[in-house]
Amino acid sequence: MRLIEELANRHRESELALPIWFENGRLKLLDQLKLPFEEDIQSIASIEELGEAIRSMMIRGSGAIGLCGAYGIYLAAYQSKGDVEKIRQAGDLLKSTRPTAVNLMKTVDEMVATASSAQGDVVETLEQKAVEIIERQLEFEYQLGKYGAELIEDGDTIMTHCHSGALGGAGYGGRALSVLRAAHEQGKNIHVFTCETRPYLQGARITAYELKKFGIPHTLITDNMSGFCMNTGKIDKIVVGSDRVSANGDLANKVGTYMHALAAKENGIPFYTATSSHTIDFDTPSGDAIEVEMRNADEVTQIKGVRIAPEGTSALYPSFDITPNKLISGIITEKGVITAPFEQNLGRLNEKVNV
Ligand code: RUB
Repeated sequence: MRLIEELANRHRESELALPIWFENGRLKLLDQLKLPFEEDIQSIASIEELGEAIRSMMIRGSGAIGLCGAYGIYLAAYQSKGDVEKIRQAGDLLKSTRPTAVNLMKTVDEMVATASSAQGDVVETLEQKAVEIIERQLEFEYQLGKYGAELIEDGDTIMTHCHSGALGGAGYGGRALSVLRAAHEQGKNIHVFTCETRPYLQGARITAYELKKFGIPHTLITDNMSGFCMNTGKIDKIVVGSDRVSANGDLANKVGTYMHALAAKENGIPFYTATSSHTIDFDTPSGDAIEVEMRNADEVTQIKGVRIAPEGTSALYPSFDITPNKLISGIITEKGVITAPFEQNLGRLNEKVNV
């Protein structure tokens, strides 16, 4: 059995929820579009199919699409028997699927650079690299979960937005849910408010599914209820994930995050993002330089193919928004919790990590 298959078997025996794995020459992924009603495993036979799965959001979340970079490039190497030109083309295809989450870009670049400089067998070298990336990401989840859980007190109600969880990451809890899962596993009595997250409903469909799986008490709210809940004392803290953090600490995350952060500031509620050093983009100085993905307006005028607005209604779907660093209380990473001044303190993190 290949190293990368052994890894998946080992992970499946632990209490992990895996978004993607390699099996018998194919990639397998849990179709997130069908959650929570169906746990359907899709078989991916080519890099084109993987690109389409990312575009359609069958697999999504910045951590999980980062892993697609590792698995996808490995698949391209395996199928082409290590043809570096084909591997590069596969990298370009994957990077063109979704622009905002930096993990995908970084992971693809890391894999392609490894292929270009491989001394021995390219396929084996990339298999080892992919395993290293997957294990590293999982380790980040355990570590950032531990640091983040220190911020959570017994009895806290924590609000989260979108889905920043195991299936959006490497399987423990992704980013925000690693914090919540670790606090829960430490025996803290917590309650989570999950925003449904229009229009794709990741909060209602996937976060609620995972919170149920992990046994964490939770309440579903629609996105526009967050201000009311904060203002009436129902929420103690907010923890969200991150698709990209710029060098000055501005945060790109699922659209709606910014309005929650504004309401949190007004109501004196700590607002945290859980992330890892891999999601901090030191090449992007501030949030206004981050490309926000614009998705098809049909995704707003329809829910699962059913129209909810009159024929001909125009709609807009920026998939992410930018929360400026002044609204952020702390950035939870695998190295600890970073606070303001962010530019300076994130810079120190950069000196310590090489990812
Ligand atoms: C997912 C999303 C999540 C982030 C952050 O967007 O915005 O909140 O990925 O979570 P989409 P994490 O569903 O459009 O991919 O940091 O855990 O990835």
